Amino acid sequence: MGFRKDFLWGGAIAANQVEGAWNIDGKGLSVADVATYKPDVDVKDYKKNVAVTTKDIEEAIQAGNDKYYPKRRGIDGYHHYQEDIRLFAEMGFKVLRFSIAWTRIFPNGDEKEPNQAGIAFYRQVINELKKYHIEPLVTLSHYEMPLAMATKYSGWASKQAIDEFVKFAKVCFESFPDVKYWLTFNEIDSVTRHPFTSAGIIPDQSKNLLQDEYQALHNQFVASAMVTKIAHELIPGSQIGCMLTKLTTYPATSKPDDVLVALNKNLLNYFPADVQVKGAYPSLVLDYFAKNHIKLDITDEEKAILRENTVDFISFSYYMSMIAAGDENGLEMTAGNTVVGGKNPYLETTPWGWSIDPLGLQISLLELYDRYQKPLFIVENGMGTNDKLENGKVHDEYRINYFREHFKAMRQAVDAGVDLMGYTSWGPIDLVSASTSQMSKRYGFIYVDLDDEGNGTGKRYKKDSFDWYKHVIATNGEEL
Ligand code: BGP
Repeated sequence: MGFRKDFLWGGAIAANQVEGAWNIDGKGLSVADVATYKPDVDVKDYKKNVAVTTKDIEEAIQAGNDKYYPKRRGIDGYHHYQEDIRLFAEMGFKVLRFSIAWTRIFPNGDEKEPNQAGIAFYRQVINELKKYHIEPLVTLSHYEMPLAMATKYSGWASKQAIDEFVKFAKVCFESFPDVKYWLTFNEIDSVTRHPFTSAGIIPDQSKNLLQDEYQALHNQFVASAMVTKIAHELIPGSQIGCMLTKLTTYPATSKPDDVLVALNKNLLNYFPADVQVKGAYPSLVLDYFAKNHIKLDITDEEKAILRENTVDFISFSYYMSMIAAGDENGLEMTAGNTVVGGKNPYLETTPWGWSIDPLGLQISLLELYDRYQKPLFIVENGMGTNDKLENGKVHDEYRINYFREHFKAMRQAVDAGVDLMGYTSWGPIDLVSASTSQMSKRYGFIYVDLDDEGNGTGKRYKKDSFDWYKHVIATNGEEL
């Protein structure tokens, strides 16, 4: 059967990891702009890498430069977007997923009028994409909340964030009615893993973190449903998706205890999709809330909004699978950047501790499609690892192998009947890592000559995988 004729092959980036230009043309500070690079922290120690305190934020505000804040400089995509899009077009991209930085449009979130320079920038980016017939797939919120909203009212833990976000999204829909595909929140479930970057919650200011995290998640669900409605009204034919981190968890053994623990982890991982696709909280999650003394402020009006405005498709990131056991002490633990779990003895890991599991992608696609019967879109996947630039070349056979195996798995799922709309690899051009703020964790088909400290020419080089992916796209995934 093979991939759809109109399959959307491409890549995915986010403003805060690419653009740089953190204080140019009226942009305000976002939560990403205060994330520091911590050279002394083990790259696998996720918790320490993403920890942000009130003191860190104060220091960051005073810093006024980008020295320890690599996301402030990104790969200077703000000034290189034409060159970068030309390279994506050369690979034959049908789609580019990128985010609109909220702080370019509303620098502090709560201004009455949008910043016209921010709108003008994204207009140019979209025009450039259209020139090459590349569909924009826009993420409205990708770890980029205005910092002022985090410091003023605890970000998404407050319902005020809903109004400000709706205002921002409306400006985006009105300014870019030629964009058909939109995602509301990147990895919406990540609020409980990194509350600051995901939702603007400053942990040392929260009296009840778990409660705040789930309230923030709820507020995002409501905002997502509201803007889905507005997009449908303002842009007829638009398609709005939710975006999840797909964390497929296997039981460590066939012991029923292990199976039960793994099942519960999977159900918790599904719940944001349940709310956004089915329009209601699943009863099992309500039970989890009760057991953990989480009391959410959910109004009847909000329940109706969720029920009436479900998403058109489901998008997700897939990097790794997990294992779980009833007695986790019996496991050799491993730490990925986004999660910590048992080490699967059957799988290799990247130097950053992320398991490499192509079959896990096939399993995820089959599970998601069986559960929701909605079109699926893989909007992040890839191998973050070290690359070596030698004489202008990067021989990244390991990356090609990684993608080949994942594409085979996708193909198997598609042949089994899964409706897959498209695939955007994460970081088609090297960019700053979300979790560790490193440049050396590279995902791209295009190498960018910058190191963790920001030294380098910033020049772009095609890796071996560039031509390989180009051929995959040209043959619509027939020749891998
Ligand atoms: C996802 C984020 C991306 C991206 C990716 C890889 O969680 O949505 O922004 O960065 O993970 O993670 P990292 O950059 O930490 O390797």
